[in-house]
Amino acid sequence: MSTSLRALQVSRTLLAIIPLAISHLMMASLHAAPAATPLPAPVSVSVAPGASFKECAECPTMVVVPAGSFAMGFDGGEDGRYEGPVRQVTIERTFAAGRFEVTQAEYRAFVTASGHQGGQGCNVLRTGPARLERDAALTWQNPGYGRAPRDDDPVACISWNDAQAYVAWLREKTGQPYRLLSEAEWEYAAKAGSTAPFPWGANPDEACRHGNVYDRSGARAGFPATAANCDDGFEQIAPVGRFQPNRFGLYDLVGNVWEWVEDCYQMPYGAGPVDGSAQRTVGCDRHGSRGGGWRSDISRQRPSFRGRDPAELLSAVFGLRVARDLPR
Ligand SMILES: [Ca+2]
Ligand SMILES: [Ca+2]
Repeated sequence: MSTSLRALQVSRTLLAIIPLAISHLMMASLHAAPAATPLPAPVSVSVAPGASFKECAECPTMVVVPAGSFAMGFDGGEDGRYEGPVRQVTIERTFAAGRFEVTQAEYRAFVTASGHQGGQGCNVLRTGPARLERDAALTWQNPGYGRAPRDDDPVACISWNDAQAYVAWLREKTGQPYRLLSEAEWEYAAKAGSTAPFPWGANPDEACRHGNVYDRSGARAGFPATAANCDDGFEQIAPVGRFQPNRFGLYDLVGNVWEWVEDCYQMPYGAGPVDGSAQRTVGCDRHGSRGGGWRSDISRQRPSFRGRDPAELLSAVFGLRVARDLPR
């Protein structure tokens, strides 16, 4: 718990047990300016690309992503899921992105401190025959792996609304501008300078060095998705950071869990922002998610592929990564 939150809790306790004394104090301070909630001393943050920082014990480790310009999108895609038109996006300022997907331990710290109540139930993959269905007994604390999640597994079974509550808590805790990545920032970070279909090139069967994908070890009989023809060693979820980082020093953008992003889903891309900011005005019945999960068709693990789901959706393969604006 932060110093400020602890102070707030202590003051609430005092209010409960000695109301008379507090009322005198309140009368004495009627004409005083309201006291601002103290925030912890800011952590010194470098804005040099590649630098990393962590602003509280429970906070995600952040990496500074360089400014730059890139071709966003792909002139193709599945039926009903066009990924274009390709447009040039220029991100003029560095920003920070989580080095990893938000972990179980990090998310638990938020729930413990805030009392946040997420939704109940989660969409999971069943086999025999293979099908997706909602299991009402599951939550982020039990995403249906058949075992308890590890502290360093990415959190899953959280909705876009939960992801927003998490970054709001980080803002309150640190006093700093934490948020979700935009679709453009996410794609820029995942491509990391590559123009190939995958960040490492065109061959999907090289995926297993770069992320936890739908691979030979996890392929389900009869499930209508194509697995990468390689073995990444993880049949389902993997702890964060087990694969090679990309050129920006970020891990697991491709695979493991889908990562909610800020944008409302507009397909095809419209005349919306091309400065890296999120599109928030069209298609807000669904929000973007990126990167594919451990059970997603390998073609959906390309950086240009665009997930889209309602803000309250809970899925065993949906988690998040955070972003933070940086000072100029
Ligand atoms: Ca895998
Ligand atoms: Ca991911």
